[in-house]
Amino acid sequence: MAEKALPTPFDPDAAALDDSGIFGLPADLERAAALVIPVPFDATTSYRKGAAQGPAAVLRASRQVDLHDAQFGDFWRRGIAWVEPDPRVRRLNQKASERADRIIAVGGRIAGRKGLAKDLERVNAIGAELNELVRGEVDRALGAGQLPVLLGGDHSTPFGAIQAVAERHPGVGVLHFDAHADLRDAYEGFTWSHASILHNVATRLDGVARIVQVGIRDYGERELAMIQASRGRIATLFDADWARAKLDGANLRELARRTIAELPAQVHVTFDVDGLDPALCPNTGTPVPGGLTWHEACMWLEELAKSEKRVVGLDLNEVSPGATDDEEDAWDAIVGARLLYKLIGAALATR
Ligand SMILES: [Mn+2]
Repeated sequence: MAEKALPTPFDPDAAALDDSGIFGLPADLERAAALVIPVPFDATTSYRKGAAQGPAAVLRASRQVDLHDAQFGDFWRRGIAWVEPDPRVRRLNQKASERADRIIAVGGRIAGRKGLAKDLERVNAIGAELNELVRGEVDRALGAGQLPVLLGGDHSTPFGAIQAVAERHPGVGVLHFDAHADLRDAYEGFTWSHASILHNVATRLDGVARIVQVGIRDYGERELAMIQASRGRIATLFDADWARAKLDGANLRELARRTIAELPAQVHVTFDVDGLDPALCPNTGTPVPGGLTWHEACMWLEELAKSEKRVVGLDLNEVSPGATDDEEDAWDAIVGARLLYKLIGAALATR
């Protein structure tokens, strides 16, 4: 369908131009099946900053991705359009980062420090403002029947996207790839912390029926207790269990299939790139050894594409080009762009 979305002549095998859209495709915001919505925000990143530079780096690296995909075919013909980042996001990130840095410097221990309490209040207000902005943008895409693809930023950025998806599709499930459970209650005091995204989804979004987590290998006692007390609403496939299955020669594809089957019919995929082996994302903010190999991640997406589920929303976050953001050292962005392409391919295959 929708080959009409592309102006002719467009040669998918030609080198992409520097000013072309994502994956070198012409941007047709009205007719594209998928809209990539960049959110360059990483104010609450607690360890290594850089995810705010992710979208621009992924955009550059995306122009090197060959459009024909061995797994998902020529889905690019349905149109993938890059939405220019809302200039308010960068301003919010600057304002929030200045204040958040002072709080992160003391590990969130702000008791008895009036100035820091004010900073925290302001950072939380900015987070709420960002969520509202993202919610609005994603809701517009959903209203137009397009697949919203949020590109972070840190893992706080998709909250508004998942909120919009849950409002339009109550009963939706969230498929969550990550090294971390992200179930912390207001990490370092930040209500909208990257480490609290799934806590916020679970406790604030009634429209989300179930969360299925994959790749998890870093979590606290209270996060584990929250999973155990959730009566299956949060179902976690720990990385240790995945690794054990692999080492024991179990059928990984079958394990992925069974895990995906636990999701409701409609699914939002939230993919923190650190769910992958950190060799694939060395500059991400909080890398942890272990994780999915490239081909394992592709297999998960293939099983999702083949399932009866329908992907209604998508985000990729925590891709960071590192402190230098040097094009000579674009490995994180290269992997991020290719993962983004696979995610969109899998999602469109379900629609
Ligand atoms: Mn995360």
